[in-house]
This record gives sequence, C-alpha cells and structure tokens, in this order.
Amino acid sequence: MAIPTDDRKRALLIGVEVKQSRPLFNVEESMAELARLADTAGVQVVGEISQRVDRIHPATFIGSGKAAEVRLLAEEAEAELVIFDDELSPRHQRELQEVLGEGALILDRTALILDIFAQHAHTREGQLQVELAQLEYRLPRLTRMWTHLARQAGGRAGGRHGGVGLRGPGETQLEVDHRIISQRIDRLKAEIEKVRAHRGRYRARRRRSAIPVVAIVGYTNAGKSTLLNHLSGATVRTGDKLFATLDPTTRRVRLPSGHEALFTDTVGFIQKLPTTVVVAFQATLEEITEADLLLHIVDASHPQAAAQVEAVEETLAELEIDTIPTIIALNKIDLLDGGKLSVDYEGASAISALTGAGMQELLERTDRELSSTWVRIDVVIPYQQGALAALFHDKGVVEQETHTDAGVRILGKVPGRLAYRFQQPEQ
Ligand SMILES: Nc1nc2c(ncn2[C@@H]2O[C@H](COP(=O)(O)OP(=O)(O)OP(=O)(O)O)[C@@H](O)[C@H]2O)c(=O)[nH]1
Ligand SMILES: [Mg+2]
Repeated sequence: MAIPTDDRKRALLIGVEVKQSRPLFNVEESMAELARLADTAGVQVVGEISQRVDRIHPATFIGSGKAAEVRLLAEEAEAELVIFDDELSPRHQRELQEVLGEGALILDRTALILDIFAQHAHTREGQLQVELAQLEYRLPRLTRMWTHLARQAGGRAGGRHGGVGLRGPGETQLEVDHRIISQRIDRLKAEIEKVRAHRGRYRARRRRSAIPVVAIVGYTNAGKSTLLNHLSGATVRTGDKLFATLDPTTRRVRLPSGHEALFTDTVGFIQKLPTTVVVAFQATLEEITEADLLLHIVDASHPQAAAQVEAVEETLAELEIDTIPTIIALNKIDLLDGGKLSVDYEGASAISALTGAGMQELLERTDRELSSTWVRIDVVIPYQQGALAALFHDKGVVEQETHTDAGVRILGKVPGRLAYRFQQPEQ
C-alpha cells in the first residue's frame, strides 16, 4: 500500500460505462481524464475502480454489491474521498452515503470541476459565477442530503438553526439551509447582473470601434491561452493542467492584411460537463456569442483529439452558437515528431502555439474568413461623411438609425471586409 507522502486528500475514483452505449470516451479514457481533474483539484488519487455495466443502478448507481466493495477498498486505501466520473442524482448520493458510511465524502465529476473553477477564478465576476454555480448544484441535493452537506458546511448552517424545532431538528435544519442558500443565490444573481451591465457598456464601446471579434474556443488544455499569448504578447496564465483559464481575456491582434481583430481567450470545454454549468459562465458565453468568428483549437497530440473535437462541437450546439463561422486549428504539431496527425478536418490549419509554426497561415486564413463574414457594428458617422453612411445602407444591414449631435448613429451589420472602413479611435 502507498505510504501517504503528502497532506493532500486521498481519493478513490469510480467509473462506469453502460454496455451498448456509445460514449465519446470509453471508461478508461474518461477515468484518465478524471484522474487529471482530481490532480488539478489538489487531490491525491490512491485507487480506482471502473467497470462496464448493463445499466445504471437506480438506487446506488453501481449496485449495492459493488458499493460494498468500494467501501472496503476506500477503507483499505485510506481514502477520504470517493469521486464518481458521472453526475450523481440526489438519490444516488443519498443511497451511496448509506452504503459507504457517514465518514466518506462523495463527490462527482461536476462537483470536482466546480471545485477547480473555484480555485482558478481570479476576477470578481468569475468568483461570483462559480459560487452561484456551486450553490445551484447543491440546492436540489440539499433537500435529500442535508446531514451530509451540513457536515461539509462545517456546521455553520446548523449553528444558525439553534434550538428551533417544532417539526424535528432534521427537517428544520433542512429548511433553514434551503432558505439561506436560496437567499444567497438571489444576492449573487443581483451582483452578477451589476457586473454584467458594466461589461455590457464596455462591449458596446468595443462594437463601436468596429473591430471584428475572434473567440478562441476548444477543449481544456488545448493551448488556447498559449495561442493568445503568442499572438498578442499577452501574459495569460497557461499550464499543463485542466481549466487553467476561467476568466476571459481579450487582446488586439494585427492581421497580415494590416487590419486588426480582437482575440478572446475563453474557458475550456470538457466532456460530461452539464450545460447548466457552462451557462453559469455568462462572461465567457457572451464573448463567444458575440464573436464574428470562432477559432477552435485542438490538441492534435492528444490520443482522444477526435472525441474532444466532438465534445466541443456538442457543447457549442447545445449553447446554440454553432452557427458562427469556425476555423479549426490543429495545435501542438511540434509534439508529433514528424509523425502523422491522428485527426484531420477539411481546411484545418496545423499550428504550434508554442513554437509559432503555422501561425502566419492561420492568421491569413482568419483574415480571409473575417472578410467573408458579417461583423456587428454600432457607429456614429459624422454628417459630413455622407458617403460612409450610404455605404452602410448599400452593403450592410441597418437595424437601427438615430440622429445625434455628432452625426448619424447606425447599429447593424456589415460584411467583414468593409468593417474596417467604419473603425473609430477608441474612446
Ligand atoms: N508542445 C506544445 N505544448 C503546447 C502548445 N500549446 C500549448 N501547449 C502546452 O499545453 C498546456 C496547456 O496550454 P494552455 O494554453 O494553458 O491551454 P488552454 O487551452 O488555455 O487550457 P485551459 O485554459 O486549461 O482550458 C501548457 O502546458 C502549454 O505549454 C504547443 O503548440 N506545443
Ligand atoms: Mg487557458
């Protein structure tokens, strides 16, 4: 048995694959990813169990026999945490708790990812969003798992309930916890709304500058931040760990044509992440939704590159942003050592964000794509530049037009190749 060498929490990982199902990742691949997530979260993996089953057990997820086995193994390996590779329902959580015993802390993939997010959120908005996502994840589980969660919360909620208890301490505690969390959720939403309004004003100004926006999207650890740093000299933290980036960063990049574009680095995607959690990341989503072009970065050196591409495409589709024109860039080609790419997509560019290989071609491609797509702009055209306003009407789609002291303000879309004509100095 491994001798504990550090003070990290010790975890046992559990994964299942339902026979006949066709998951993007098989159970071994998914478990390898879970182990990386655990490591990123600062947890020491001391064992793992994975199995193929006919169906998910409605009560204990893995079946009570297997659950008893897990308990034994957890005790043997001195694991305080048992982490499941799939999202557990409140019922699964409760029943597993019974079998595994009060002492075991049961987590699932979603909770683990939220924990990593909490560690990696650096901006105020990011922190607010993560807390909101965590509470929303916990609320439905709280109803049936109050004892477990009250313990996790360090008894804070329990302290508040004091001696109140007409209907029995359990139920009262549950209600108190529920109310405290609901109130906190409302407060968080209000605060997030304020930060969003501020960012909305910033983006409106940005749109007025008529610079097209390129959102860098992709699976976590694909090299998105490294690419932004390479292109713009930004200093976004990168690292060989999952979800290094949570808060979006935007930088101006000059394209080979001489025109400029704004590149935005966003949070990575991962398989099995519920869309509800992704949706919590409004900041990132708004950046992506308003982009004129998506740059989908793929880690071409990863053995599951193709499955990762599919997972990203699925998420984009669920978020209904799969209509934005997309360029695929196969990254990390420096690691291929002359070997062949394991994936290929029509028109994909092969690059290395680390060495800069293929970068010129990627930027030229970005230039071409942008000039053939529509760019949203909001511009004030001085009255003496009537020809420019006429050009907007002629070639663009005017959605709103108002007359101001400074000139005619037009909101709408123009073909990317013309957007630059409307560029205004930053205000
Ligand atoms: N060899 C090689 N490594 C790369 C390349 N691009 C990125 N990496 C490495 O891959 C790891 C992940 O890079 P990041 O830029 O942090 O990836 P990301 O997509 O921003 O990841 P998240 O923010 O965690 O979603 C880092 O260790 C990078 O140094 C590349 O072209 N070649
Ligand atoms: Mg990153």
